[in-house]
Amino acid sequence: MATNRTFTMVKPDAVADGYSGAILKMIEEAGFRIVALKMVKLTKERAGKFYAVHIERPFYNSLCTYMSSGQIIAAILEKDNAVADFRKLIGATNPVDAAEGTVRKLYAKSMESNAVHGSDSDENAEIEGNFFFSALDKF
Ligand code: 3AN
Repeated sequence: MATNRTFTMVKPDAVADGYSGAILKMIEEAGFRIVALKMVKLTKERAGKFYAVHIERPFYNSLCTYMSSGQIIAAILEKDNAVADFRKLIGATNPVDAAEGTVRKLYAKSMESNAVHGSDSDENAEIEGNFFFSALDKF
């Protein structure tokens, strides 16, 4: 089951700019089923825990400030080959490098404000989904 799931967030810039519906539509039209979904506003501390893997990076503090600056939409998605297919759908981290037609090419503003998150492995998809959702939320 876990190998067919990934985790995403529509980030604060995209939610604030009114792109949530368009992004979720792209996700569904690409064949992902939304298994769990919620809108939340992270505290800076919670954002820091989510991105703890980046704690040593120079952009960590700024990233945590940004990710707690407004509401986000967190979701668990299901599809065959979910992690890889979703990363293809969202495009490169830096929107300048993102392929035409990808979510980040269409909606990201910068390397930091890059519209969406997508898990980078099955293991992290499971960890990140559990960060936001309890077992009872997932069905
Ligand atoms: P991705 O989200 O494409 O997997 P990661 O995991 O390397 O990228 O980075 C996590 C988040 O940190 C990115 N989504 C982006 O918001 C931010 N980020 C990554 N690299 C930079 C950078 N060089 N400068 C500013 N923010 C960055």
